[in-house]
Amino acid sequence: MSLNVESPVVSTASAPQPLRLIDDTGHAVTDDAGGFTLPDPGTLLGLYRQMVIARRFDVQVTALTRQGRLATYPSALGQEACEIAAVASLDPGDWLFPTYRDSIALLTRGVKPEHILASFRGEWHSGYDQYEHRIAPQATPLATQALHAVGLATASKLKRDSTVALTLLGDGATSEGDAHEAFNFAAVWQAPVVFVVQNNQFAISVPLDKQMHCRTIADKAIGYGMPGYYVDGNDVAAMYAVTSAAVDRARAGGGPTLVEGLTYRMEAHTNSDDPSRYRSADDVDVWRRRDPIERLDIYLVSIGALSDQERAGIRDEAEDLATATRECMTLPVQVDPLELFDHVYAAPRTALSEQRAFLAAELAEHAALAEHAALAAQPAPITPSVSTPSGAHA
Ligand SMILES: Cc1ncc(C[n+]2csc(CCOP(=O)(O)OP(=O)(O)O)c2C)c(N)n1
Ligand SMILES: [Mg+2]
Repeated sequence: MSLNVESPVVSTASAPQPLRLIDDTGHAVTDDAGGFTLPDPGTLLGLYRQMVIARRFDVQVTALTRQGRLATYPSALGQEACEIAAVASLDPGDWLFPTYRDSIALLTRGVKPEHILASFRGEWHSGYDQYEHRIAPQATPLATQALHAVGLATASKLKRDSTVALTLLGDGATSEGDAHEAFNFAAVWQAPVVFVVQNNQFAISVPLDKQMHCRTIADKAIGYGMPGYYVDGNDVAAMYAVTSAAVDRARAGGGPTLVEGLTYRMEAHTNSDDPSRYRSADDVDVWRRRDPIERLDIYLVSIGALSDQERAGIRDEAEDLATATRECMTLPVQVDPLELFDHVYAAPRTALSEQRAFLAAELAEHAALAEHAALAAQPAPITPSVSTPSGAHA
């Protein structure tokens, strides 16, 4: 038996232009944008406000890591358009399945800074109420959250309710088997799920062309049998138009969609990474000129939808949030090491209970030793010499 290598599938198509509605210079795009149209000015102003606030939060949290007040933070600076458009496309009853990168999406959905940062401070696995916000824990194992999103969406379909799941993934995560399984079964089961892939062009230091040989990630959707869109991920208008149409389609029973947002990670992967080792300052500058907030600002001013006064008001709001974020980080971390064993299994397991008892005994021993050491370190009490009437010491 030999492999048939005579008729390979060959595509001569070059990389397409990403779909956009507002270009890098802040002008409305006049070409055909695949039938998508600009959201109304009120919606765009709302998205602008959320992006400005999200960026201020992101910059503040990065500063906290530099001051040593926070262990780690994966910044989403430059990716605000993808993050905010994804959240804005959802109804309050829908579910979001985010990654470690997507803290600003949580913020935009109403999670308090101290609850977002609890896990980055090492305080708790996920410091927010997932059911209240309808946001799954921020996933660190790549692409696992995509499977969870498909699971929830499939349950929603079986229950005939109208809940949609939206998951955020990185470009690197699409190289994982979990992403393939999620895309495939979402399509097979026609689950109401939207995959928003933030192609920020790197998986830590690995550029996308070292991970895949096809034109775009969106093209892969064809192979799974679902629609795929290649979108300018720094154009919030386009990201919102495409993603909200995908959410509406999913809710109406039309199945899953893959939306690829072409963007750029302006900061390091996390504060423990040095990006100067794998990308040039010139590349970063190119993307700085494609800033998602700047271009929307220019567009909104040009249509008379953003005044200096409104911009100043939004910046004040962002500044207040940054102050509140700094203040919440001055509160001491309260960690009980025994919590490590909680919520691992629904019912206690013998081996885990034994380990818990072992740790509890060790902690008690350390506490006793620490107390003893503290007592020993105290200066010895001065015993007053008591004189007897006879003058002899007692
Ligand atoms: C299953 C798994 N393998 C490896 C890692 C280590 N890791 C953490 S982040 C990362 C890069 C992910 O890149 P991408 O999906 O593009 O997301 P980005 O960080 O760019 O948002 C890797 C390989 C991991 N977290 N999970
Ligand atoms: Mg990436």
